[in-house]
Amino acid sequence: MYTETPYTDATPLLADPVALRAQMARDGFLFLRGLFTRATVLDLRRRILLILNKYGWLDRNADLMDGVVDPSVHAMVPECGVGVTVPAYEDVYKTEAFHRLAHHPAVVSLMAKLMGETVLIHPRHIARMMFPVKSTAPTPPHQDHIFIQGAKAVYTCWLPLGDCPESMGGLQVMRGSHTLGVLPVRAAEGAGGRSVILDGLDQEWTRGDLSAGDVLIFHSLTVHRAVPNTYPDRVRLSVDYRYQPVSLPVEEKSLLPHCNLLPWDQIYAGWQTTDMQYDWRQYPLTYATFDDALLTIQPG
Ligand SMILES: O=C(O)CCC(=O)C(=O)O
Repeated sequence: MYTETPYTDATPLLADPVALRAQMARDGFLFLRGLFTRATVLDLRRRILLILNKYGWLDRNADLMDGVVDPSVHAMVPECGVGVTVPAYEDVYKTEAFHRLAHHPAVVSLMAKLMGETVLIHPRHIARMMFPVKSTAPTPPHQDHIFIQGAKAVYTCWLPLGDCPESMGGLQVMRGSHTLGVLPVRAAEGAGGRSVILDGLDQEWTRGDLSAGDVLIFHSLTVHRAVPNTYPDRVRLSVDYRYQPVSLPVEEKSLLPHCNLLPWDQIYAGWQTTDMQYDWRQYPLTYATFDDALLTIQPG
């Protein structure tokens, strides 16, 4: 059976960690309205839009914050499933505010409630600048675990950097899918290049419009997918931040910059603060090795 339901706000559960954990255990995700202030999220939006503008991909006659696309973007060749070229992504990665949001007490304290222990913040954050261009297919249905590996109890915090009606390329989550184990995958267009095989399974997709400050939190086995950005001329900006209990094994690539970008010392070079730098080194971590077999593509 295939059904669709709207997101319902889990904010009241923040005062009740037992209920918060119970909802995550049942559904595999939480939707929280206004976890961050609008101003915090829009500040990062503005910084990223300034970078896109520097590369000439935004309409300079429009309001920067609207993220209106310049037609030249159709000639750009995006890399790493993030919607822009590596040099532009490096500029985003050097932006301290992009990392600062992942360390925001609102999300770290939520993760601590979920995990009941100290939270390891994976530094391998992801930003996506999804232009409405042919070369950028929406992210297919997938489980993060096969890409992240290490512990299964890794949680993603996904949020749009700005108001994001679903039709601007929102994210949908399949309720309860974290209980299905690691699902096989077939080849697909879009980030990751793989889609989980859902044939014959009951699917309940939760969906809705998100505003700046709203977040989705989901388990690494929870199936989720992006829908197409149908705005002809607007870029969809979003970030993915990942967290796990510090006591569980981590796969070492989770401690490297996404997409093998610059080494950390070059990323940190222009920062005003040092407290987030090499944050993970304060913990006695244990490590898991990456299992390539989880990425195996089934024929057909
Ligand atoms: O933002 C997107 O398009 C996809 C995000 C996502 O699914 C992920 O990074 O796991």
